[in-house]
Amino acid sequence: MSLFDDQTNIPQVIPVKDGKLICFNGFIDETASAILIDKLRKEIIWKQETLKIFGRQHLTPRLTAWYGDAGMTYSYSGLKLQPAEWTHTLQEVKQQIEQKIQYTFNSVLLNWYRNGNDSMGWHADDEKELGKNPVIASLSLGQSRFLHFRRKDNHKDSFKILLENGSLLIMSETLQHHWQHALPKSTKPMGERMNLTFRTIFPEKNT
Ligand SMILES: O=C(O)CCC(=O)C(=O)O
Repeated sequence: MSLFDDQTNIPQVIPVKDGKLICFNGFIDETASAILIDKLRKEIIWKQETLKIFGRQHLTPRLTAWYGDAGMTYSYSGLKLQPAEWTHTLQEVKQQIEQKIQYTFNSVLLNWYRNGNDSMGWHADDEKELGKNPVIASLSLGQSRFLHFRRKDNHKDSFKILLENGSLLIMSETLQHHWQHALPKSTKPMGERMNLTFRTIFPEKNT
């Protein structure tokens, strides 16, 4: 049986100036999400990378993994990630998302936030190998967490959206030119959350 048998959900357009944000709540249901988390916990080679920020080494406050087609190298925050080979599970998820939004991806960045102490700092997914206007499909599993957005040229212009278990958020058009996003720590007790961001790498832009 597929993890994605019941895809009756309707997209919600999140109003944003400059760029496009669409969310499919309930893209997968709670049972399928729990099965997927369990598979990913076991199958994925999770790492805690070290980032260099202002000359100092920091462990990323979450676990990460990079999977994709051969050659789809991704560089961010001083890291150069070589893709691991697609697992069957990741391929199935990729196919379902591609069918849903009629767009093709060749890689996925996985994030595992083990509890409310794990987080992601402010950034835009604007590396040159993602192309001019990246389309990024972000699947959330487990604990609901807020994703915060702020304009690059005016940090006071900000908003947040709750990413619920099983939701699929699509970021596209000029969003990454104008907005940064972050997933801050939470002081409330939080369960684990996994996030899969499917991306398209253009390796020729990586030179
Ligand atoms: O966990 C999330 O929803 C955010 C992930 C993210 O910002 C990224 O992978 O670039």
